[in-house]
Amino acid sequence: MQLSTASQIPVELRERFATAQRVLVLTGAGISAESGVPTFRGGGNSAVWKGLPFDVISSAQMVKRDLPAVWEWFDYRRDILKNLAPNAAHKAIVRWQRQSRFSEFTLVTQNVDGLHQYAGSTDVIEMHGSIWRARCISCHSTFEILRDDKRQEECASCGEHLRPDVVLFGEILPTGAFERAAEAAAKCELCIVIGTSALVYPAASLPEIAKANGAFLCEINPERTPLSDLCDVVLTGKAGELLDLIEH
Ligand code: BV8
Repeated sequence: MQLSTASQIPVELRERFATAQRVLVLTGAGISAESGVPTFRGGGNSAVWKGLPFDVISSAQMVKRDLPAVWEWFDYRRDILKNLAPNAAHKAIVRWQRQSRFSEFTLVTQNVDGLHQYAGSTDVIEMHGSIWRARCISCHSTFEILRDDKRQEECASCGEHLRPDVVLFGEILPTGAFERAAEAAAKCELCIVIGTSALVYPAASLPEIAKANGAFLCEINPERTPLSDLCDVVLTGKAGELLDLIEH
């Protein structure tokens, strides 16, 4: 059922959103789709780079095998991203975070595009790092990559090579990121999952943790996912159109 007016938002979701104090929001590539950021598993050939599936070019092995190719892939994505802006969905979450009625509002993203922060969200748990940061492969120092700057090639601290400060397939998540997110998931009363195919772990386990601990689980996605059957409410549609309807 495609929703187009606030009256079509299930009453229970509206009530939960109006009364919950501890809320966790998990986002994936779909929340940035309406900003023009290609998703990984959506239509088109966004998931392939020069014949390599994205989970091959975005993998730990590839960094060892061909770091310049990995940089070429991330440079290409930053070049697209630097001209894109947050959409209504990112902005709705900024408004949610600023509502004083939530005693604990946790935003966890799988995205590396920085659009939540660009929109004004703070204290974002970036499970997979950021495309706007580079990390030294030797001393692990990190360096911001500014939108219009040419990224530096070597580590300013030790001179070694840099790599994207992004969690690639086969790599462990930033220390503490998953633990902090999982703790919030176990405590939240309302878990809203937006724009993720729910295939990538351990991020995809967060809604499962929330549900197992009694949270009301809502998914917002134009398509069904492996998570849909676990949800109390599934809003079928685009995040940029639906998030505003929940709060009004
Ligand atoms: C790890 C950064 C362990 C790179 C990414 C079980 C347990 C643990 C691990 C595994 C496991 N099973 C398999 C694994 C390994 C692997 C994994 O999960 N593989 C999957 C594919 C089977 N996991 C890992 O490797 C993780 N590491 O577990 O380490 C470990 C322990 C010890 C030692 C070593 C390792 C690391 C995973 C992180 C990988 N990095 N990103 C980069 O960006 O290039 S993941 C990548 O996929 C992106 O970050 C992306 O965000 C993420 C998930 O995808 P989605 O965000 O869901 O995006 P997708 O395109 O799939 O879906 C978009 C959705 O939006 C769709 O549903 C679509 O319908 C919807 N949509 C479209 N338009 C809209 C919309 N929704 C709303 N509105 C719209 N307008």
